[in-house]
Amino acid sequence: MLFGLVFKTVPVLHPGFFPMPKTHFPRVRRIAYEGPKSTNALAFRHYNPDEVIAGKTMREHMRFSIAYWHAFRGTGSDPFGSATIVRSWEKGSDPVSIAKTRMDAAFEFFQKIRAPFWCFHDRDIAPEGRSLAESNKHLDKIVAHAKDLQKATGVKLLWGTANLFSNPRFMCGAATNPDAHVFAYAAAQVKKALDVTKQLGGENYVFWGGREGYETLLNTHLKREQDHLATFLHLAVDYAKSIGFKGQFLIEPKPKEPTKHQYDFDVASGIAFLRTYGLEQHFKFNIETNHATLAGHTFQHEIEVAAAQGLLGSIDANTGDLLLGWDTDQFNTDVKELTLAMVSILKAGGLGSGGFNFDAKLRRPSIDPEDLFHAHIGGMDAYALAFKLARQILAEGKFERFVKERYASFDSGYGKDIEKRRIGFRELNQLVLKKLGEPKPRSGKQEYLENLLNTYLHG
Ligand code: XUL
Ligand code: CO
Repeated sequence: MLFGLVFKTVPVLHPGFFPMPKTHFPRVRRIAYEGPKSTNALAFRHYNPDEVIAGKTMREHMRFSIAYWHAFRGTGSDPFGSATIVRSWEKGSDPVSIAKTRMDAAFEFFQKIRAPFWCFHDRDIAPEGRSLAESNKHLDKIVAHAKDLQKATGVKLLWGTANLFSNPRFMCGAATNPDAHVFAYAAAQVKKALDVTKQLGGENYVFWGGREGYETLLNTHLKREQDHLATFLHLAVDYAKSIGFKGQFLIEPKPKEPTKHQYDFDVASGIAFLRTYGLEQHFKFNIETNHATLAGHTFQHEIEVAAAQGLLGSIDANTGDLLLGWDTDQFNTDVKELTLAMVSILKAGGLGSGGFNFDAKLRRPSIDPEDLFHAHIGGMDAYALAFKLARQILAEGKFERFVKERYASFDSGYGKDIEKRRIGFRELNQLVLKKLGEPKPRSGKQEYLENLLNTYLHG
């Protein structure tokens, strides 16, 4: 009995858990799953990492990831004011040792929030030096530290990427810069980013367009810039092959911001770009909710367009503010939007080596370390609930049956002949004139379907 009691008080730890020497979040314990009725704000209500569904744990289904740049480099600063978020570990004069302590705090957070993955840009984790060689040296030191922390905690790298947009040298783009010198510098930086992503076992590598776009055609050769971008991506593929990096390459479309016209506008234009330049077998898409809405699409639309071509790779999980025209990178708690997205993701067979990366930041006044937990708990719970609702929707199959029936005229007869391209305009003309006559309109039943969707969301 006593043994039983003692045993119950021992926390169940993730395999490979190794206690951190010093706690950076003393007021927060490892977040536990307490079920939908829990009123504990620092507990999961829907995300139970150990719950097994269809032979896999929720941890494996969701593959949640923390974005280093927001969670550990975000300061709340905006164009109107300086940092509001000041963390206790951001102290000292040596930027490399601050970077190490920051990373200790980050891995403590990853463990406490129970995220199995993280993502980073090279310059998020290590300070930029006075030369590329010095930057690489800093990066090596921090990557060695990250490797130790990954080993000690079991947290893995979902993807790495290079920051090719913050430094002034990239003000006119990186791969699309009019100066070949900048192209070369960007190539050298991505080479190193690929090396370290491989070293850390990264499962993917992301290219977000950064400043790959333009402000005015008065100074821009659009076609040459697009050609250069494609060359850059081909060179990255070649280099990855040469070092044996097996991770999936991902393109992350965004229509604007920072440049007025970004070349990777949305998934559809991304597909055209990849196909035009023979890159489609090497890349998939990392779809970001806020980027989708900036492009005038829904999140679900972008997922469906990628999935239709077998190019759905990963998700940058966030949301925008529909009243604002820029990338606000907020945590998404809209269960309806996420359920629809999840239906499309599950129908597509999931994300493979991808995951749900919280590319989302705290609002400027959310300055407490606990806010980082509330934010991620909200996002993780909303996604987990959406996952479960989507599974229920698909298991019952009501929408799928409706859609199947709506297109049934293409399943046989002349409809099937159209799909198989066995019939031409002449035959169709004869059919209409001699046999079919006027089509009978059928309701699309949108309102009926919206109400049906609400029965899953609200009972
Ligand atoms: C920018 C954005 C990036 C990428 C990685 O809007 O989403 O953080 O996800 O470079
Ligand atoms: Co992103």
